[in-house]
Amino acid sequence: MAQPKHKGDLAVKPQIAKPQPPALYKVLLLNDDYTPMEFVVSVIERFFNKSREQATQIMLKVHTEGVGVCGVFPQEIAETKMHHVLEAAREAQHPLQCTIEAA
Ligand code: TYC
Repeated sequence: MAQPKHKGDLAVKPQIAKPQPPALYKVLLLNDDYTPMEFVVSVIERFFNKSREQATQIMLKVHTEGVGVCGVFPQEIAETKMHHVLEAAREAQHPLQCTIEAA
């Protein structure tokens, strides 16, 4: 431990923050009644580097439970992936929704 700094007569601990690991965020897909299952599977494969089998499992979880996790990433990466999913959905004119949530 470094020497305490003195402020007036009070010894205070050095105010040095330890480096923190990056905060992690889940990227979630939400179910809807219109987006084709095949489109959802292809999005999960493409943006989350999942196999067709893994992507199908995630899609079916979202379809049956309403929401599912595609992956967990540092905040900026999670936000970028969410934007890529939303852009692909908008281009294809599907209402697929994607959001992020603190892990
Ligand atoms: N519920 C959709 C259907 O029956 C499929 C679907 C799955 C849509 C996952 C969105 O995030 C989703 N065609």
